[in-house]
Parts: sequence; structure tokens; C-alpha cells
Amino acid sequence: MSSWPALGGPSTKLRFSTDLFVDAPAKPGRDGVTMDLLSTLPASNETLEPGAVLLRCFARNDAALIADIGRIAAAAPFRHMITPGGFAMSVAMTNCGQFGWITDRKGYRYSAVDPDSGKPWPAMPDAFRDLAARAADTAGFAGFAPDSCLINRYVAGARMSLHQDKDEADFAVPIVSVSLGLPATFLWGGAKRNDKPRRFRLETGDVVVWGGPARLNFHGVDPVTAGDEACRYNLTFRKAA
Ligand SMILES: O=C(O)CCC(=O)C(=O)O
Ligand SMILES: [Mn+2]
Repeated sequence: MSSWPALGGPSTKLRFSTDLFVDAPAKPGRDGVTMDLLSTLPASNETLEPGAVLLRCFARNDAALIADIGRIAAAAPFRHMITPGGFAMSVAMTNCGQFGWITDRKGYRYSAVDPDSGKPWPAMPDAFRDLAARAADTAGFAGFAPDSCLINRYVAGARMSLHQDKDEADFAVPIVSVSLGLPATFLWGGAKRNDKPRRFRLETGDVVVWGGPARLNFHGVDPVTAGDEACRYNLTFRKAA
């Protein structure tokens, strides 16, 4: 990723505990008992611009996906990674798949092992892989086979500033981004950092896919607001190598 601004101040001033919500039980989402109305919403596709599509209500199995996140986090706990500039990110992160995205004082990169444990990242669940491939296909990118899934956890106040995803080997391969839990406001910018971003509200089950001419567009997330769920999760599927 490109330059991340200071979010939480120097790492010694980390404000979020790394173990918050790791064991929080998954609440029913759009496919759950308490949200029957939402589960009847039709899926719809919205083109943000050529190469970028918002698939609303695409992931119907959000509660099952959140349960999978819990299992992954039990093996590779969420942590607030440190930017090369020495600041803790407000978003807590973990990964699954062959490669995981990491940042520390040495820079942004992919790693085949979790630096906290020295072990490989947990395997990517088949349900994750299938969802990502179906979403990419629906958006017009057939044959997407991610080798990496970054899992972001946003508690209230956590945000992600405008950035490009550019640590991957091949920008011809698209990105699939799945929203789960609390809603969020997604910032969709342009090819240049100072292009004014448009804002889209993302709800649990919504998926954004971008590739082709939009592959390097700037994007980010406004501070998440507290709500009925403990937090927001985002799954970012990419082909790292
Ligand atoms: O949380 C999101 O919706 C976006 C996450 C993202 O852009 C990233 O992790 O690179
Ligand atoms: Mn990104």
C-alpha cells in the first residue's frame, strides 16, 4: 500500500487492545434470524466506473463467514500493525491464505508466515475462495484465484485513509473486498491521490470488486460508527504473487 498517514500516533500510544472482540460471538446478519427483512433484499450490481463494481447483498452467508473469521483469529490473532513511519494502524488485522499482507518499520509487503508466530497463515476457507471467485466473475473478471485474504477488523472510530493497493505482483488481477458486520462509508477515489472520492455506504454482505482500469484507484474507509454489531470486518482478496 502507499503512504498511510499517522492514525493512532506512535506505537507507544496504541489505543486499541489487540484482543478486543476476537471471541465475540457472531451475530446473525443478513442471513440471520433477526434480520429476515434484510435477507429478502435483492442483490444488485452498481458500476462505480469502468472496472469497479459494487455488488450489494452478494454475500448472503455473512454469519458463517464471521464464524470462519473467529476460527482464523484463534490461530492468528488480530493485531494493530505498525506503519513504516512507526504508527499503529487503528484497524486490527490478520490474514489467511498462502500470503498475508503485513506492515512494520521495514515496510509494506506480503509474507508467507505470520511474523507474530513464525508459522504459516491459516488456510483460506473454501467458502472464502468460492465467494471471491464468484464475485469477481459477476463483476466481469473470470478465473480469479486469490492467494491472500487480509482480514480487517474495525471497531468504532477505526478508519483507513485513502491508499492504493500496490504491493501485489500483477496489477492485471482484480481485488475483491467483502464487508461484514457494522456498516461503513467506503471512499472511492480516482487514479490520483487528490481526486475527490465518492462515498458509498457498505452494509454486511456487500462486495466491491475493482480491476482493469480501476485497479490502482485510491480508496479508504471513514471512521466506523458504533452500532448493533461489535465491529466491522472486511475481507480483502488479492493475488499477491
Ligand atoms: O475495509 C475496507 O473496505 C477496505 C480495506 C482496504 O482497502 C485494504 O485493506 O487495503
Ligand atoms: Mn486497500
